[in-house]
Amino acid sequence: MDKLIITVAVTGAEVTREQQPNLPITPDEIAEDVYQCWKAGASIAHIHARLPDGTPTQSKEVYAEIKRKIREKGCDIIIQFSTGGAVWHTPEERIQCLDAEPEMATLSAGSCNFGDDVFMNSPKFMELLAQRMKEKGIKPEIEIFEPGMIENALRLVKKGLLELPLHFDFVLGVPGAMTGTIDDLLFLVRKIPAGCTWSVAGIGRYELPLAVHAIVMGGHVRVGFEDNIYYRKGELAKSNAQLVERIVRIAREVGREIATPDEARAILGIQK
Ligand code: KMH
Ligand code: ZN
Repeated sequence: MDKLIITVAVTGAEVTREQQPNLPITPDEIAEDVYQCWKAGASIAHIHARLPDGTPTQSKEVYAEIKRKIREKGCDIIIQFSTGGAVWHTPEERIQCLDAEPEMATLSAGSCNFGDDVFMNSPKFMELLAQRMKEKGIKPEIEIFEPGMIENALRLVKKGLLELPLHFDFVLGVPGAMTGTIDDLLFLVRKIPAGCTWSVAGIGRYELPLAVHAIVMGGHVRVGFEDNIYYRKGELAKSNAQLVERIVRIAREVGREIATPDEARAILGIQK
C-alpha cells in the first residue's frame, strides 16, 4: 500500500469566522495555517483565497501571494488551488488561479446541487480547465460529488484532455449531492479505472468515518475546515492542524505510514 497522502483544505469558500473562529482568511493566516498542517503531516494544501473581509475571491494575485508566503516559510507542501471557488464565481474568475502556477488544481467533473445553490461545471468549462492545466503542466485533482462525474472525467480522457492515471477526490456528504456512507465510498472506488489514485473528503460528520476507511483501503484522506469545523459532535476543532494530527495518529496505529510532500509527488506523478 502507498504511504498516506493527507490533504488539508484549510479555508474553503463557504465557512465563516462566525462558524469557526480559527478559520484562516488572509494570505498570512492561510500560509501560517498550511505551515502548521505541513508540520503535522499534511502533504497537500487545498487552497481557496479570500478577501480580508472573508469574501471568497479567485484573484490570481491573492493566490500568488498565498503561494509565495507558504514557500517563504521553507514549506515544500504540494500547493493545490481551487478552480471551484464559490458557487457564484464566473468560469472566467474561477480559471484565473491557474495563472498563479500551482502544482495541482481541482477540476470538478460535473454540476450538482450544493446546499441551496447549484455548483455549475458545464462540459465546455471542464474541457477548458483540463486543456489549461495540460498546457501549464498542472496536475488535476478530479472532484467527484456524484457517480456520473466519473464518466464525465473519463470522457475528457477519451478526448485527450486528461491523462490516466487520474487522481480523484470523492467529496461526499454535500447537501444536494451524494451522501457519505461507507457503501457510497466503496461504490465509487470500484468505478474508477485501475491504477488511479483517490482521496475522500467527507463533509461534516462524514469526515472521520470515511477517512478511517480510506486509511485501511489504501486511499488517501482530506480533512480541514472547508469540509468540517468540528473535532467531535458539538466541539469545534481548535485548528486545521488538530484535524491533521488525528489522521496521522490513526494511520500510524493501523500501520499506514504518512507520505512526505515529495513522496506524495512520486505517488501522484508530479514532477517538481
Ligand atoms: N466551494 C465549492 C462550490 C473545489 O474547491 O474545487 C466548490 C469547491 C470545489 O470547493
Ligand atoms: Zn475547495
